[in-house]
Amino acid sequence: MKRDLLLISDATPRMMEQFSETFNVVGMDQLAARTETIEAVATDGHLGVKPEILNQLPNLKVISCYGVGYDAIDVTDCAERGIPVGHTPGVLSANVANTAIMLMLATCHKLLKQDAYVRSGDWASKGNYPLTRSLDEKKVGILGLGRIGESLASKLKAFDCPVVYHSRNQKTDVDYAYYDNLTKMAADVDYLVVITPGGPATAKLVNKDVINALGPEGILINVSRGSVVDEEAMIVALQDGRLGAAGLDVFATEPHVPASLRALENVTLTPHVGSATVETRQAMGDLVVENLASFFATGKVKTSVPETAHL
Ligand code: NAP
Ligand code: 8YV
Repeated sequence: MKRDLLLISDATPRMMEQFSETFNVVGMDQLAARTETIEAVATDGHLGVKPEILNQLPNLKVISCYGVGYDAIDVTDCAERGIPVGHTPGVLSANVANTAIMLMLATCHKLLKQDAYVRSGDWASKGNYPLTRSLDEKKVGILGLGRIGESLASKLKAFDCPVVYHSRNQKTDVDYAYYDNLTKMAADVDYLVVITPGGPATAKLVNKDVINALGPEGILINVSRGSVVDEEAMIVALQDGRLGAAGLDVFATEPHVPASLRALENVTLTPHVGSATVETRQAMGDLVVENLASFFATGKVKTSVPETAHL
């Protein structure tokens, strides 16, 4: 007999096909009638599993998250309930690093303004576009040198960018210079790339002081979570020139982006697409399915979040 799987987020056709082989897939519209029989949940990094849903599922045994970030799931609560949570580390790192580099290049070369310059006919009427700044050899500070941060650092070698980093712990297996103080690092770099997890521990880590330290020539790139940057402080700094420019894939209240941010010319904005390619989403989807299969075959998910790894 197939078990009931509650699907909270979207899933690709390939995921749906794989889910259907072993589960009855229950949509959120059917939740009320199936609360007693749901044994597994599939969700994503945005929607997570809200406590009011968790509280309705007395027989829930496992959660599988389509994303590496799991700040939308209360994993401490899950650990207390004995529910392992799987996520998708590693398989998306290269793609998110590419997104960061895309935002760095688009921001320093003013890609969107140049594109508009050609489309509007301004090139013919006004002449050549003003010179922009190069990424080559610029100093990059990575906030959060984890799986994605390390992939980014390695890709930045192709641009001859010196890389430094800040995190809570200094790494012993890398040569990049470590800063134990984020504001000091921001003052020393051309680019600050934010790639920590979200959640309370990192909320507004990039505050007014960090933004001021990055300065009028500095470029802020955020591919982590909107919560890690003080969005209001960032917008004011971008408006009054205390911060040079920003490339942002994530926002404080997605999918809503403040009109004041959307109006700025010195920002490049993408709609949280760090991992959103066919190849990477396929690898993530396969891991979501594998985590569920592994749990029901062995009692363990393949790639658990650290907080439930002991279960
Ligand atoms: P990871 O391997 O766990 O790396 C996280 C890094 O952040 C570690 O170096 C960690 O080092 C550092 N960190 C954690 N808390 C910190 C704090 N309070 N202050 C300073 N540094 C801190 O995770 P990952 O796989 O690289 O993923 C990182 C995040 O990227 C995810 O959690 C998710 O939010 C985001 N993400 C976004 C997208 C997108 O589409 N834009 C896609 C995938 C992931 P220490 O523990 O030493 O501090
Ligand atoms: C996804 C992400 O967009 O992995 C993450 O943490 O933010 C992204 O890969 C998200 O999980 C929704 O699918």
